[in-house]
Formats: sequence, C-alpha cells, structure tokens
Amino acid sequence: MSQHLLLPVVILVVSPIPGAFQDSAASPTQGEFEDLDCGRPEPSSRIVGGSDAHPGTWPWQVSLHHGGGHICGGSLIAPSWVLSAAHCFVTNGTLEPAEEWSVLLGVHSQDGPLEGAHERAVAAIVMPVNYSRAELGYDLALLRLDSPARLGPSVRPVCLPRASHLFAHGTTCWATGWGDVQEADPLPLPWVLQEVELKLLGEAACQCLYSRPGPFNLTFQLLPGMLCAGYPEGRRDTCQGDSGGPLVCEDGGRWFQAGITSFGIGCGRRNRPGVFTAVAPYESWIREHVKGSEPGPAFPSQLQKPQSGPWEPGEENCSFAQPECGKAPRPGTWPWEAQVMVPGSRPCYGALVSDSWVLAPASCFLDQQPRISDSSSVALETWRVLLPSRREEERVARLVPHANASRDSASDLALLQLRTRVNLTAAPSAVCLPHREHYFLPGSRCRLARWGRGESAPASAQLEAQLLNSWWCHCLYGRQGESVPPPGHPPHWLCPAYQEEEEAGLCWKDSGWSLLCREEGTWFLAGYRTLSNACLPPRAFYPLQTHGLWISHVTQGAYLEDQLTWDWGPEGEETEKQTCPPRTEHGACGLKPKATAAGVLWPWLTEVHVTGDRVCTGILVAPGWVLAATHCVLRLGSTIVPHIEVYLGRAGVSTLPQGHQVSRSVVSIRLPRHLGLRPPLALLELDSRVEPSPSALPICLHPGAIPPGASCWVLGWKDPQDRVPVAAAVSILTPRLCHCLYQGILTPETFCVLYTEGQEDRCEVTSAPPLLCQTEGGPWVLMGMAVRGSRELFAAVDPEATWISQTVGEAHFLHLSGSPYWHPEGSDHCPQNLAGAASSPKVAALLLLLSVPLIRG
Ligand code: 4AZ
Repeated sequence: MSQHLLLPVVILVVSPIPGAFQDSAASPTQGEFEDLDCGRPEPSSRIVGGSDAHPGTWPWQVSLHHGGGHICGGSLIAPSWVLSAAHCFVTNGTLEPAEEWSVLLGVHSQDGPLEGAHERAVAAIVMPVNYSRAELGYDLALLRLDSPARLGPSVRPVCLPRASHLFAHGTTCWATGWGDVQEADPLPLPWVLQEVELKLLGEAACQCLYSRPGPFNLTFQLLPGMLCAGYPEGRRDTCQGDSGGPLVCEDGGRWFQAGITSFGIGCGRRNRPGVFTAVAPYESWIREHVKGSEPGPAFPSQLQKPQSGPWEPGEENCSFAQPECGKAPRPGTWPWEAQVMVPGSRPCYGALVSDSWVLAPASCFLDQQPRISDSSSVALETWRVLLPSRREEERVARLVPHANASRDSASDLALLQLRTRVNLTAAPSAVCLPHREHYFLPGSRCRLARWGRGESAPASAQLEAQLLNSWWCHCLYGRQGESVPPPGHPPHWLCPAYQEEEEAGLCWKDSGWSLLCREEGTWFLAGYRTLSNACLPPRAFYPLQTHGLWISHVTQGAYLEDQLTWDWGPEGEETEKQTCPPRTEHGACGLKPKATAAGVLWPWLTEVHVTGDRVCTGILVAPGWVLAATHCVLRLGSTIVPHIEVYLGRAGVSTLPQGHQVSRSVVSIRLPRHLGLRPPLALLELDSRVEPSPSALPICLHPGAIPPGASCWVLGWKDPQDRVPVAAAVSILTPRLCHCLYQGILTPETFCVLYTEGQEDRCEVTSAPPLLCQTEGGPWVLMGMAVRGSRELFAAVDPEATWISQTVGEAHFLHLSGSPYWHPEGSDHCPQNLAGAASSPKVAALLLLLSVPLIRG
C-alpha cells in the first residue's frame, strides 16, 4: 500500500473521536479488565533490516487477508477486536466491505500449513470520521471479529496505553510484520514474521528530519497523534505490508502498543524514519467503540514513568545523518574502485557498493564463463578483487549477473560478492547508488571513471563533465517518439558534456566508462556504458537508477541514497512542454538555440577563420562538415587554398578562444561543378567529426520552399571583431517581387529578404551570414547564405541539395511540406517603379504587404 496514493475519502463506517488527544480524565481503573491478561508472550520464546521472529514472541500480531493474500498487519487487543491502520481498508476513497477481509491469528510463517493458526471473518470495520489519508493522521481502524479469537500460547492480546502513558524518546521498541524487506522487495519465502528494533524519536527530532525536502521536494508536517520510530541513518524500518501492525514497547514486564505502522517516505532511508499512529491519544475512542464487549481491551497503567516528557525538544538534537558512502576527498582517486582479476584476462574495473559487493560490467566475465549463471563454478576460486588501500586481495564468493546481461547492453551489470566483508573506512569505501526517482540536476558536476576491461587503463580518469539537461539528452540520444521522462522518473539516458580538449591522453580502448556525479560532496554512481570501441568516452550513459531494485535485492546492503540536492528549478516543467524536433536518419538537427548565462548558444553557428584576417560565418551541416559562402573562404582569382580553422560553441561575449568549446581544422574545400559563374556555396570538410552537443549540433536542411508558417532570420554578428551572435528578423519576398526589385543583378534562385523594421543593421554582412527559418516549435532549417556584399540577397541552398547530399552523406535533409518557391507565378509584369527601389522605406512597406503571406518577420 503506497502512502502516496491515498486520496481524501468518503468513509462508510465512521465514528467521531470523543476526546482524542486529551488526556482522558475518565480512565477506568485497571480492575475493569482484570480478566484479560495482555502484553505477555509465552515465556521462552520484515520489516527492513529485521530478522525472523521466534514463534510465539509476538502473539498479538495478526495478518489481514483480502483477495486471498496478506495486505496488512494488525494487533489483537481483545478476543473480538483487532487494531489496524485505516489506510489498509480504503481504496480510491472507498472502504472495502468488511466481509471481504479475514484475520489470521497465531501465524508465524505464512507459507504452507498454518499450524496453530486460526482465521476469523471480520464483522465490522470502524474508523475515525476524520480519516482521509495516512499523511493527515487518524490512520487507525478497529476490526470486530465475527467470533472471538481462541486465546492460547500463540494468540494473546497486547496491552493498550492509556492516554496519559508516556513513551519517552530514545526508548527501544519493536515493530513486527510480513511487509517488504526493502522498498518494492517482498519478504522471501517462507514468509516468516519479521521483527525489528526501533528507537522512538521525539516529535521535534522527527519533525526536523521530515522538514528537510525529500524526494519530489517533499516535506512533511508531523501531526498530533503521530509518532516516529527508527534511526536517522535509516536501514531499519517498517515497509509496505507492515502497515496496521503494532509497534510495541515493554514496561514492567508487559508489552504496550505505542504505535500502528502507518507510512513513511520510502523504507529504511536515511533521515526518513517510519511514521506510526500513536495509540495512547486514542484511548477514549477505542473504549467508546469496543464498549460492551466482554472482555474488552486492557489499558494497564504505566509502571515506569519516564523521567522527562517526550515532548521536550530541547533534549533532542536535530542532526541529519550523512551518507555513509560516496566520499572521495580527491576526485579521481576513487576509494570504491575495484579491480577484478580473472586469470588470463585484463583486470576489470568496477565499484564497491557495500562492504561485500562489487558492481562491474557482466561483459567482463561473460566470455570467461560460458555458464555464467552457475555461481558455484570452481573458476571463482581463482578470481581476486583488489581494493584501494588493501594489500590483501579479496576472494570472490559469488557472481550474480543481471538476468538480461548478455542480451541487452543497458543491463551489462554483474554483482560479485566478496568472501569476507571489508571494513569500510576512508578507503576502501562504497560509492552511493541512486534510487529510481533520483533526478540528477542539469549542470551537475560529474566525472568519468574507468569501467570494465580495456586495453590500457589510464592511471586515473580525471575527465570532468557536466550533465546536459534531460531534454537535450533525450533529443540527441533518445529514441524517436519517446517522451522525455520528467524529473522523478528514471531517464533513458544521462548525458555528460565534457570538454573535448580534455580527452587527449585518455584513450581507454575497447572498454567502458562509468559516470560519477557529485551532490553536496557525495559521489553517486549515476551511469555506465561499456562497449565503446573508440577510445573516446561515450556521450550518453545508461542510468544506474533503473537497476537499484535489483542491486538492493541481491546485496541487501548496497548504499542506495536519497537525492541530496533538491533545487530542481524550472527544468521539470520546461522539459515536459518541449518537444524534440523531428529526426532525420542521421539524428537530431536544427535544435533550438539555448539561452545560457553568457548569451544565446546557436549550436550550428560556426566561426570560419581563414588564414590572415578574415572570419566568415559557417553553418554546421553534419558532424564533419561546415557550409560557408564561397566568396568568403576563397579569394576571387586566387588558387591558394587557405588554412582554415572552424570554431563552434560560442555563447556570447566571452573572449577568444575560451568562448569556444570545439575547434577543428578544415582539410578540404569542396565546390559544386558550375558552368560559368562561380558557385556561391562551399562545403568545408573538417579533420574530425564533432560530437553532437548543445554547443555543436548540425542544422537541418530543407530543399525548396520556405516551410509554411516559418519565421526567418538572418543570423550573424553585430561586429566582426567580437562576434557576439545576433539574429535579425526578416520576411522573404516572393520570387516575382524579388525579381522585379533586383532585375538584372539577380542570379537565379536567390532569396530576397526584407528586414523587420529596426532590424536592418543588426548584423554586419562581410562575413556572409546565413538565412535560417524556423517553424513554430520546430527545427531550424538553413535556407541560404548571403551573396557577396549584400544584406538582402541570399544564395539558396536548394539548388545545391543534390550536391550537398552526395558530398555529405550525413547532411540532415528535412522534407517539410511547403509550396514550391521557384514556381513561375502568373504575370511577368513588375509593379511600376519597383526596380532598384528595395531600400526605400515606402517601397519596403508596400513590399511587406505583397510578400509571402505565411511568413512572419
Ligand atoms: C506502506 O506503504 C508503508 N517506512 C509502511 C511503512 C513505511 C512506508 C510505507 C515506513 O504501507
């Protein structure tokens, strides 16, 4: 039962709570219930982090069944009455009918024949009228059995506390149940009742822990009638399926029920103790509802009054438990780095995830062991694990490959259990692992570390990286049609952006990389990727968080940690609203420019530095190709091929060369074959490809028509010296108007643009700026490059489409629908007085009216 899913309800059988939370002055004396002994198990004799209970230790524990299975726990408080949690009986706001429930008493193991156990039907369920959902309190229910339980050694009632009973904080109490042993990890067969010792936390300490934002930025207000038990460091707790079960504390040889398991944030998490319904405040409500039952519940008086009240906050300190994993004082020397040595092959790098488990790629071992699933294999005898600061090598007891390891590289993981637990100190220590809902913030500081088996391991991988936002990552590497997972949902990929320059010397061939990301000084193993056959690290990593459950299930002790930084910013909402541009067979192109603190980053805008003094505008059309205006890169009449460098990824006013993230040399200049006139467009071949990233991403090309509804822009620099990118909005004239205006000087297939008022001289023209158009929310497409010396005329890309696609196999051509631009239009006559008048403002106004109606400036 999840605490998140409970909604406000209309309750069918409800009851007001007279005097709840008041110390009941009208407590009857103990004598009233003389005939019912309580809270005493037969002398002799999960809960997360618990252990098997001995049969008969907790004889009041009952199991509530619905639909043939265990749903919740409960406690026997009188022969005909069971106490449990209200949220067990409410689904989608409605109370499940009493007759659908049964109560199992005296059960120890729920597997096989229930020896000594018996079952009772439920005659009525009573719950407080104020109950709506567990987090709002009043999470208790009374179940009247259709006939009294048979009391015996394994079936006895627990004592109930009076309203005045004080359970001092720091007292150790016990919770019991058949619930999950970890989040989403059910109790394994034979389903033996689990017990766990929990410390009562005072109200102030508990509130302090829950006031710190948790997953989904959740904080939680502890309400009267609730109590907390557990440990700041987590690990021992109740969990789903334990709800309704008792939290009992001993006093004077009797066990009193202090609480009812109600809810929590996850199970066993650090700083997230379990929340229980406090029973004492409900003394009079319980009495009221069991009135007339003989015998009723027993409320013995408290024998040992605690010295101080539990509500004295001064005595509790509000200190948060820090993670016990992920501490690396010197990034790069990872105290969890484990080298698994298998005779006859290179060492395999993995990470220590607990005191006895190492996580590593399964592919390291798959080819070693044809029958890898046979973990009893003798070969393990010869395997060794080397951990930092340990002279002795560790022996391997067990190898547990992921079930899909050999089929799917996203599951290329295996866990190795060490024969003996290691003492976790500064080194070796364990890395932290993320929960499923972990949201690594965009811009998180990460590092790449070696992972798996490679040809030559770099001494220590120091490659720094920053996470791209999930939208970018998804658009670049996700599968088409997949939606971007919002924060709180596991991502399909994690994309670290790293400086290419730093790659030098980091060749780690035929191996993998892990992605470590830091939050508040704590390192998480965020992602991994094997099978990179190049020596460059990958750009997209598989997120580890989808495997948390498998890892915690196998290891029962890996350090799964809550997220530590919570400032999600507006990223979440933005991601949901954005849609990726269509993708061509070569990947994403034409993604929107990104606003950064430094300015707008136009990912396809390239500075083309030609030997000497010239800098031209270029446009990245594929990972290894830039398109530029011929006149800008080749001097007229000159046969000397200049040396050309291209730079990508300049966000704004930063000075050269730091403002660029990527640079490449041009190895060849290609021109289309043209008869007569010199071709206007040139393709520059780069010495190596640029990897797609927000600072280097190809533009989309679009043959022919202007896409319908597009806005068009001339993108250039205000000043050829500082080259801060600017965009000027333009309208595109119809071919006829264009022809009329520029009669005689026009080469065929040239676009004429009209600048939106006031934008005329936003960008300078000597660098031959490009003409780009964008459809609403869609990709940016390149339409043309400026004709020499002109601000208004642009040589169209369209006529060269075939040549471009033949030269650049990976150019991204989009086939958006649009009316063909080059079709001859009706009349050949030009409006009078237009020729050569394009620059007059009056004519400009007229032109605007006549220009292509779909185009907005
Ligand atoms: C549940 O879902 C539940 N860790 C019960 C207890 C806790 C969390 C969840 C406390 O029933």
